[in-house]
Amino acid sequence: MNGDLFGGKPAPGLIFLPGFALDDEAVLLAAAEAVAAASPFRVMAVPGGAQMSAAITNCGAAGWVSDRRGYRYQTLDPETGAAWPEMPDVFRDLAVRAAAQAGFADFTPDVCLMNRYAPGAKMGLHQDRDEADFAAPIVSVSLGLPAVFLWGGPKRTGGTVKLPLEHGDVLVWGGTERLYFHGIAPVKPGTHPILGAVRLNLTFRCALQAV
Ligand code: MD6
Ligand code: FE
Repeated sequence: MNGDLFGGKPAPGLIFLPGFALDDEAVLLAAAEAVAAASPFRVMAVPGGAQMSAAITNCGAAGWVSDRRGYRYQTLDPETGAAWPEMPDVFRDLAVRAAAQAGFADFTPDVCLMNRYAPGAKMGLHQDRDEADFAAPIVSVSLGLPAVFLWGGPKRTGGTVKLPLEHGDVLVWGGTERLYFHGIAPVKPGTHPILGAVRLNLTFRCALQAV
């Protein structure tokens, strides 16, 4: 199915690796638990004052945070006052291998944002534009409950293509579509055999330095 998402036409900049993370699910989930034990998931406010519906934490050299002042990366977790947990080797290794498979040979992520969705939680259409270097791709790992990824265009309006994502699927995303709008439709109720009523997404980026 890779490269065959849109009626047989490859979608430049969006590479789908179905099931790529499955072999590592146990170590990935154990590592995610260890990260969340040190820097717990929390619901963040967005600049308008509303709350996001997914809960967030981070690991790596910096973490993505949102509050009423805006979005940014910062090296300390505002909840704990300490540095974010180090990025587990199993996380970095998976992201490097996925990026290489997708044609990005030199990708070494410095940060990993973790999103946790309960049924009903969603991610509105947004651009990922808080990183220092848009030349680097993003590697996105989906675990737990399935979800529908909404893939838009360079503007917020204009509709979306829907891409179902399942436990173990990986998306690698870069190139000319790096700043395209995208989101996650409300997660449907369900129970995943390992994670229960949770979808977990790990996104790996180069936030601080160029590739
Ligand atoms: C999510 N993902 O899958 C939200 N952004 O929960 C994103 O917003 C995202 O998956 C950039 C690249 C890949 C992504
Ligand atoms: Fe995003």
